[in-house]
Amino acid sequence: MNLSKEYAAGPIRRRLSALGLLAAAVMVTTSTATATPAATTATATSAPEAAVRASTLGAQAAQSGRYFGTAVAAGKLGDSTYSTLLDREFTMVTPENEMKWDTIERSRGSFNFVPADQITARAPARGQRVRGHTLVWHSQLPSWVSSLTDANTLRSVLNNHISTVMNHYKGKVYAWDVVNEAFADGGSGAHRPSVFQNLLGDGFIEQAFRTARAADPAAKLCYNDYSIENWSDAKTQGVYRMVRDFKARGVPVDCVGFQAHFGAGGPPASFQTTLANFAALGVDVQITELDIAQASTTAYANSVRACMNVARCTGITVWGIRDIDSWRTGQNPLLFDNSGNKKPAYQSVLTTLGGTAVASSGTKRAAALPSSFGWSSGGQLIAPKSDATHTIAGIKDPSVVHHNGKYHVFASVASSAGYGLVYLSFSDWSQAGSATHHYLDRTAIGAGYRAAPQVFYNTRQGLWYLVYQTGNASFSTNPDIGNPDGWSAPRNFYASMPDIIRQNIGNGYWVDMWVICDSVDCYLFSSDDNGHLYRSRTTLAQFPNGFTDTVIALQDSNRYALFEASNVYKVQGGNQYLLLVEAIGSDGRRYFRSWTAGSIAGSWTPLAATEANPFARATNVTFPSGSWTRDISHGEMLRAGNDQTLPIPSCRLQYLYQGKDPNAGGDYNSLPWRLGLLTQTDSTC
Ligand code: 9MR
Repeated sequence: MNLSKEYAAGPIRRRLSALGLLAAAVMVTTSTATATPAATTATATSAPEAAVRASTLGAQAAQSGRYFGTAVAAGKLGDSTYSTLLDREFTMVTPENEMKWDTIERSRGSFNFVPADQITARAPARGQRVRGHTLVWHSQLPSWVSSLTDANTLRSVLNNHISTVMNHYKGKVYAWDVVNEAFADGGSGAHRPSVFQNLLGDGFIEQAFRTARAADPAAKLCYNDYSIENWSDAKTQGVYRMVRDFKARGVPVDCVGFQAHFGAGGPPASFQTTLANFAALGVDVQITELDIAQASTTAYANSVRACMNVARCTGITVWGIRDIDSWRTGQNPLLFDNSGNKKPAYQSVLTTLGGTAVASSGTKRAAALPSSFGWSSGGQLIAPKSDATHTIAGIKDPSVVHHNGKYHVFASVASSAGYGLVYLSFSDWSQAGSATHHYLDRTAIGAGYRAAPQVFYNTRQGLWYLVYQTGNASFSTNPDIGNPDGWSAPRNFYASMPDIIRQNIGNGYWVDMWVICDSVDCYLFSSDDNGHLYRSRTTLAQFPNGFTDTVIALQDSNRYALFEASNVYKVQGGNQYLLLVEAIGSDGRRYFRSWTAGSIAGSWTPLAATEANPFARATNVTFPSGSWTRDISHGEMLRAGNDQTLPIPSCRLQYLYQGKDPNAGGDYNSLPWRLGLLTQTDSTC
């Protein structure tokens, strides 16, 4: 977003008038933005299709926004062959036994976190996240629990176990297997008998998930099971019905784990269909305990490909590192031999994670973005809501995530008096217009110039981040996105404006800060309304501190062709990043141009980047319910996940944007911006 006034400090600077601006835009011919040498030196890559091959499982999986994990035994961490492989190859760890009930609460009320802590404590520094396994399971359950006979006692024991364990690991565990293996084998499709089922009935799973959500609202909550990979199996269908019912009734479930302990033939032919069908319910899916008797290259490739071809399959975990680490003695089911050498299956997995393997019949390659776009826009969804102390002219610059069954929208509110931030949440777009507006100047974020928010969840820290402009690039954090009062006071990313920006900004404004991370680094993008897109870098481990190496990531001699409101996303299911930058067209209207790259550091190749072939412009948007805007301006894509990697699907894109009455004019800050939603109409997948 640009500003007509600088609220951060002293002088009031006037912006070009709308007319002057239009004239200037028409006078300068549109040129293609080019990457500067500075932008291309760091990680020069060729076209997105040929992204640099990574040399480890974790790095290769990260190129498509996924993790690659392993089960870890605390007792083996002292074995240097083991820990070297662990830290080199894997970006997610699951304690193999250390978080199970018989270890963690061997006797009632007495908790032993020591073995699991050995695993969780070392993970963050090694760029690894943790899957918590498992809170409620009929097996490895101490006899003091399995011998309970009173339902009320068991209920409180269950709740206490979940709450105490999740509390201890708050912010340290990315996802929990809340309930493990609750369904029976065979043809019944029903729950298996267990002390939980026998005393509490079918409702124990729902109770466990509700208790878990309350204990750590930021953790992903998974149901995990084996032999649910074949779509037509009664057990698969039973779990599917449960998840569908949970989603329909708002029972908090975020993910389903498919253990994937396969025989020598590997996954059933329908595995990808199963993953896709569960994902379509609105949950992430993950392969959580992969091992395959004799580890054939084909069986492993087929397993990995099934995940790669499903956008919401967010990661794969193998159940151990070397064959000697496996619970399947003598079956050699893993990716490393007893000495820690890579087996042929390792290469096959690495290749398939890169998406280069030829798909077998019946499976589909991960889709890349098309090179032209068409959209349909709904009507005005969200309008400003003034209250006793806020008189608002426009609502702008939305940032949106979907979490716990709700959309959470942050936006700028503008008026002749300046800029502030607002938050609203709703479960359905049809309710967006009636949602309550919470003005964040009433929180620790405080009053004064705050604008252009971007929200995401930092999985390493277990915190939501809100990034925004204040004259500097600033941020606040909050453990609970649903609590508008939970935001911390603003802090700045930079001590002051980086030199390269000061040298290039001319009479522009420093605006629209945007953070995105890969598995190693975080990047901060910003614009100057003067034809430059800047990029700084820090490590994921250091974030939010240490932003440095600011370079010009993209520039254009026509400042209006590369104006502001940049977005960078990871496209799921491939090796593509998408960059959007807002431009002002020759008609004076706002629109978006797009580029792709194989890494966040570029270089950026034009995708749909011209006025004639724009990413999103009034000319490639239809308005079935009335053409209420000619500007397609500052907004955000609906993401496929909320974490710092900013994943988006590769098809059926949706973009929340700001538009306004085409006839409105006058003071820029008083323009009547409203929010609307674009849905891609020309998806090929
Ligand atoms: O790998 C685990 C092994 O060391 C334990 O002895 C066993 C006890 O039941 O559990 C193994 O892990 C299981 C996981 O927790 C749940 N799914 C099946 C796994 C293999 O049995």
